[in-house]
Amino acid sequence: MLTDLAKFSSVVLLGDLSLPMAANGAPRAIGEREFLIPPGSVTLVHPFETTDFFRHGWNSWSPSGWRRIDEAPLRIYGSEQRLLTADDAKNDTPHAHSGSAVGAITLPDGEIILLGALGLGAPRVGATASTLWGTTEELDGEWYLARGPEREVFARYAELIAERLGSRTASAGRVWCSWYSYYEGLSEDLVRETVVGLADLPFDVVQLDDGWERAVGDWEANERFASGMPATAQTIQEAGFRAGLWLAPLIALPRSQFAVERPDLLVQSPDGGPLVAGYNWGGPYFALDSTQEEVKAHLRELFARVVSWGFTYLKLDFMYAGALDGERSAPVHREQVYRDAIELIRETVGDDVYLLGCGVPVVPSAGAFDGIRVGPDVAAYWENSERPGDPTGVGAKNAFLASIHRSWLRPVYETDPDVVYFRRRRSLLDDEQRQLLQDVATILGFKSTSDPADWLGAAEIAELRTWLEREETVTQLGRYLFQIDDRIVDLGPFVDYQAPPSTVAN
Ligand code: 9PG
Repeated sequence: MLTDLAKFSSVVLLGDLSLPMAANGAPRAIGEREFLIPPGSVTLVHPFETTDFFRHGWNSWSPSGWRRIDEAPLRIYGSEQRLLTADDAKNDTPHAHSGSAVGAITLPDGEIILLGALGLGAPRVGATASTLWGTTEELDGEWYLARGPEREVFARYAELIAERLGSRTASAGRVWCSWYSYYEGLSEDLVRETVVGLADLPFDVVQLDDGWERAVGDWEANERFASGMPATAQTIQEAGFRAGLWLAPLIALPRSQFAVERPDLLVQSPDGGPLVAGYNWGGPYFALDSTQEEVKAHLRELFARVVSWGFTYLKLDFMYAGALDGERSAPVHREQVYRDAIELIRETVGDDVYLLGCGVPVVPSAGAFDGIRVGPDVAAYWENSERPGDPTGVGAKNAFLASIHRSWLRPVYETDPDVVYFRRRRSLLDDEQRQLLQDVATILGFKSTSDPADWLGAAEIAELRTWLEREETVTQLGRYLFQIDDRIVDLGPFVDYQAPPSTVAN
């Protein structure tokens, strides 16, 4: 944690409230109830005691939402491995409410006070019954502090992120993704059959997910894509779609050729050997040290190659691994290292390739990604009862809960709440739950599915087509209340977080 410079104490006036504040310098008013505060630690003293706190997760999969300050904090309980993979483990506070980059508290009059970072340096915002506080690992951008109506204040914060870190406005269109039907069983034959089925549906992109590569880390076609990736891209294009591909370019599995042959290109652990960057595919994986020239050259070569194959929509996954603390060749802060890496990728692919970030640090991704995933993975069931206490567990409910608290990011990039299910076959979702996923995707403005056409009945195909074709007008009326065309959609009754079971350890 940062050692502070000289402390500056003052009182900030937020309308009829005057709150004592300690920071690294004087707040600068930029609006009636809006301030910029110098980088570093900030503590504001508030009088509200049992307020609600908005917690924002570090990466795409991390939990975001509101919690009462006298409830258990919203975080991942019970698994160090899950915490490392799906949140900012380094700055986790097991017994206190805190989140990444931005936080807010509610006032008795229904307005909020928001404190949000406008830079990198792993900013953290938390609250207690008497304070709203911010810290950073590294001095970078200023803080934005504001009081006002919730949606107005979040909108202004998003606007400032876009101003300071950048924003992009490309649209993915309607996306079909292979993951939630075929998982790793993908093959070129399945792709061929799938695009035939999708051919007269109004999709723009057909995106192949995990399952095409030799190994995570070795980005060449495996034996199920014997004709090679250019041929598969062509199959997709000839059916009338933009070809999309999944990669996790900043990680490598221990058994990959990359990790076996060049362990020196991996981020190192202070304990010696490559740093474990997270767990998936049945074990740990490592992170590439993107501060090394050879890694930069590898990334340039990889992305030039993938684009030359014919893929112009890339889902880049597990990207947070490039922003973990660890030993690298240059003493650059981890979030800056990450940003340099994604800027290098953007430079290589150019502006016309759509980059969808997944497992990305959310705020540091502004300006380089066209869209980002804003919640954990959906599944064809609602609750994940295997993982109580883990709001990042795979399941439709967890994906819905996280995504709906990130719709305010829409001015920065497209916000992807993950796919919607139209199939009733091979699914435990009921009609109400399927409708809810559709509505959330409509509200977030990103429509994707994963159902192969031959898993759908005629009525489901019709329903899918109607949804894909519709351009709805969405108006937000309240935190969880929306109007979609002439329909009022109240998500409120579904926002029922379960308190972590007391049997779950930290
Ligand atoms: C492919 C999948 C799909 C999916 C991605 C991602 O926290 N986790 O451990 C975790 C593991 C996997 C995961 C998400 C989170 O899935 O979100 O859409 O592309 O990879 O392997």
